[in-house]
Amino acid sequence: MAGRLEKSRALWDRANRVLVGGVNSPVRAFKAVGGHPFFAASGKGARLRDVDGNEYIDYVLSWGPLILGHAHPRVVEAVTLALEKGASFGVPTEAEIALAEKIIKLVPCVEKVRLVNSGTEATMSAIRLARGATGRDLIVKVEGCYHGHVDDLLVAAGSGPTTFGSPTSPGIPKSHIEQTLTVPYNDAKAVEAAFAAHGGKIACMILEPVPGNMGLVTPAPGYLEELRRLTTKHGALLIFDEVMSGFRVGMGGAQQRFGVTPDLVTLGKVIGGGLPVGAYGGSVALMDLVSPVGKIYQAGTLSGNPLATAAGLATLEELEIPDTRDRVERWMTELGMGLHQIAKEAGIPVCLGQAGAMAGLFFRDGDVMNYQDALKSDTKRYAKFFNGMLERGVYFAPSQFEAYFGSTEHGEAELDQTLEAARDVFRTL
Ligand code: KE4
Repeated sequence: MAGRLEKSRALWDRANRVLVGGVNSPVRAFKAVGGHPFFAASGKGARLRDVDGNEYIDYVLSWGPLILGHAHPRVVEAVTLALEKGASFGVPTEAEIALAEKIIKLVPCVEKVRLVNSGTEATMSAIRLARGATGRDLIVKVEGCYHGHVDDLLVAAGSGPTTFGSPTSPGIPKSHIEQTLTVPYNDAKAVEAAFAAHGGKIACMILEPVPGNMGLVTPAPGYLEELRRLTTKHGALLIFDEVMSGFRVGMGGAQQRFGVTPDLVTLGKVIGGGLPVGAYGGSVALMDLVSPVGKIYQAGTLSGNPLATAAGLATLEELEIPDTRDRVERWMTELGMGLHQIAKEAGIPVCLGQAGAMAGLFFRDGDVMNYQDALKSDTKRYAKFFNGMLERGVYFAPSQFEAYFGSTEHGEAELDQTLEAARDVFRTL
């Protein structure tokens, strides 16, 4: 059971005097679930410890990156060794080649890569590349997908923008918003209509193939294939934002699992193993349009830096050990089945989704196929679930519009403790 939070409370008061909302990323503020966040002191494996000594089983895992759990020995050793040689050089290093080679080996659509520092940079760069490659300006985006805080993509955005009630952010020029056409997820006819109306002006369609930022939603049979057909037919690029789904939905991401190959992919999270890394990649012909080979400019002081590439490489090499990612998926399935049974026994309607090593839990009766369905979830009940579980030492995402994640370090003990806590909590919902 989580004990007192007095040290976190004191840090929260101090943080709010100097950091906007006390945080450096809004979703960490626990605004949607009430109270204030605990402050982390350390993490090990599947568990986090806060500054008051309370311990939590962690299903947020830094919002996805930590598929090996906290402070995995292989990652700690790799980053320590890299740091002893220097943190950054501003000239190429072998490690960034090795990480790029690993991504090319694992992700079907990638022949060439550019490493950046975040998922936001990756998606911002990918849409610039699509516009430069096609000479077109319009973008098709799926409502409820979140692609980082890129101006043109903070339109009908999931994750924090939805959680805090501003899916389209103030501060985005009207001219930008007008260039972003939004369509519902799982609705290929809406995409067809967008192309019928604007076909020759659409540079790309970008989406999370398996959205994890409206809660978790999975593609209807044939949906992704239809997007591939429509974008090809109209000469637009198909961009899969796999910052979250990459290496979780499958070792080659959703594109490998569902057998649909996009023109470009954006990556992040897992490829940094907890350090700041993003990437975008695609065919040589497309990627060579980017500077310094081509004219489409994109740059970054710390892109591909030795510490982040060391952490990312160690993570992917560990994940490549046969059955490692699959084991996390099987564990997540067991957890989902347990939660489903508990909710059923408690008579609480839930919609549980899973895609590989990521999953979602909606408090809603019936399926969730898109953003409008997700918005009908009972966010108050989710907040009660979240706080009840937190009091019992189990940390789920502090918003209904997020996914939850497992790691190689989540085992029997974590499964038993989580389901025991859930049995208690579902009785109170
Ligand atoms: P970052 O710029 O936060 O590294 O990545 C942006 C991004 C892009 N694409 C997808 C599919 C993403 O899920 C994200 C970031 N995800 C959120 C969690 N929903 C990060 C957590 C946060 O905003 O603090």
